[in-house]
Amino acid sequence: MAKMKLYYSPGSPYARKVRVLAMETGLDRKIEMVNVVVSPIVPNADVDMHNPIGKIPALAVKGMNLFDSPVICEYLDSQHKGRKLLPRKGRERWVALRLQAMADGPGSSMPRSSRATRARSGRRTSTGPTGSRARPRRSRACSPNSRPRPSR
Ligand SMILES: N[C@@H](CCC(=O)N[C@@H](CS)C(=O)NCC(=O)O)C(=O)O
Repeated sequence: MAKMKLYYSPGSPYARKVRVLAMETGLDRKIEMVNVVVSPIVPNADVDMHNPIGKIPALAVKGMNLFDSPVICEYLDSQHKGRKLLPRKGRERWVALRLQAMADGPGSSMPRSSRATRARSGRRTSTGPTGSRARPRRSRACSPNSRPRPSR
């Protein structure tokens, strides 16, 4: 079977969620990990080829491009015979989906189009301590060097 390809960035919480699921289910051995740089203002042609919205994670599999981490997680969870991380039904399913929504929380911010528009126009999108013109707001959770916060 041809390897699946996952377009990801180490700092992306969405991609991290997919990678954790892949590791927990043993599917990581079947996935080629493609580390990419994405930004709302500088398009990445490679990523755009696999996701018209230009975001990661994106999974190329069997001639199909899957994107949006919940979709990719559901797909991968359907591709192994072990214990399901996203149970198909019952209370366990809703608890798992709720947990997934919580994992997505830190990365969510304003839509790509408005972030890009603000970035291009140079409009301030957040106020820094000096009051100087801030760089376009980007979710810290998505920045390339971010790491998950230690649990309290
Ligand atoms: N709902 C999407 C969100 C993905 C997302 O926002 N990814 C960020 C990286 S953390 C991204 O690709 N940003 C690039 C951009 O906004 O152009 C998912 O769950 O996969």
